[in-house]
Amino acid sequence: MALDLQHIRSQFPILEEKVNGKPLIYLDNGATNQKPLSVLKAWDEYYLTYNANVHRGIHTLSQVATEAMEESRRKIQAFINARHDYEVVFTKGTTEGLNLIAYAANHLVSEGDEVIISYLEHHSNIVPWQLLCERTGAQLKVIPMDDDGVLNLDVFEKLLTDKTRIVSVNHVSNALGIINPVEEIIKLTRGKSDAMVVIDGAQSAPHLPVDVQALDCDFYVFSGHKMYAPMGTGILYGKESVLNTLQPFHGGGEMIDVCSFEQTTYAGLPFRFEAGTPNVGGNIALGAAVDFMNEIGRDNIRKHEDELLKYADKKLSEIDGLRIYGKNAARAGVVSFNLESVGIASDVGMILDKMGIAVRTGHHCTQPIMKYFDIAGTVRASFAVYNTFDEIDKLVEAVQKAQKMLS
Ligand code: C6P
Repeated sequence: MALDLQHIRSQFPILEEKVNGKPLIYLDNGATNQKPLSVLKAWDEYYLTYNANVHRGIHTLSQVATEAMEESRRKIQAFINARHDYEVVFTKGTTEGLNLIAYAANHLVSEGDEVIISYLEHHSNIVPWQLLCERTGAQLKVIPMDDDGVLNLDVFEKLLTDKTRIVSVNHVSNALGIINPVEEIIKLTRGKSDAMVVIDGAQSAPHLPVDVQALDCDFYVFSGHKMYAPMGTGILYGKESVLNTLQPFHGGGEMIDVCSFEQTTYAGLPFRFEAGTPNVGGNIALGAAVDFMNEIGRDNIRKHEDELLKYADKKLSEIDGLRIYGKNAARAGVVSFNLESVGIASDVGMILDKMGIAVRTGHHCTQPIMKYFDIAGTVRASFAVYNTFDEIDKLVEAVQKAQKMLS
């Protein structure tokens, strides 16, 4: 079934804006995507009609707000097929989720242990593990990739030992859009070690259906703002049995059972990991974003974005001297490229911006990938459900113009 793109786009008033006098073509969805009216309405309704703190008051507004936020938690539980709603922890984004795990698992990692990540990681899935290794004396190992950006699972299998405590990889690479074989990575891990498997789903949750039980991962973290929800929202899914082995991350209100000067005991899941006042409006609006995606259908979103990606690959490949990184690998939502004759990706990005086209340029917080390809950065176009084939035609025309101007 073809999507009713006109109807979908009508829910994003920002897409009617002009930038530099030209109609906005928003292709920076990997950084953050736009928010539909239903999400903005959920946010507004909370602040206009029932703004109150949650889990704290017996007064009516507090109860209404608490129920709305907990309903949102249940929507997210269904969205990722978690077994229990209390396995869904609200965070402020993927970065916080990954740092939470790395700190809360500190006591489970000792000198000589190993943490495995991949070459394709965002800095958010590198630095927290480096810090953990510095604190504990563990060693960081990296799954290598080939020139297509495909991870070498033979090497990964060899890296896995009885010293491996944590394996943390992304589901989809933000820099190249490559879909990593997380199913296989999890199976191999289970076969050779009792390590915890963490999946960074920042770039998969917006594009691919996610089933954490079928995957059998221990953690799955993602950001709300990349899936049509407000900034400052995110989710940490953790398997109950594994969450229960972690120490608290932040101490404060909400996360205690009994607090005294002598000793404090902690609340059950998920509240043990939700210290302080949460982003109630944002978390409720995240539930509305899940509704938005479900109404369109996640398979339909995926199909449309796949078609956009194939079309963009084909059209961009017709430009002489344009290289797409990771072109031969399975990808979702991203095309990352450079013009050979143009040294600096940001020069292309600036020209596209003058034509109303928003893309991201630079290293995309993945400096190791850039080092691998010996480049400073790429031009990255990343898609959402509201993008059109016509917008891709305009992107291609603009890249051709930039090539002429800069060569
Ligand atoms: N990538 C991009 O333009 P936060 O900032 O916490 O919402 O997400 C961090 C993060 C972690 N992992 C991956 C795979 C990501 O893509 C991101 C965010 C954005 O690619 C901003 S750098």
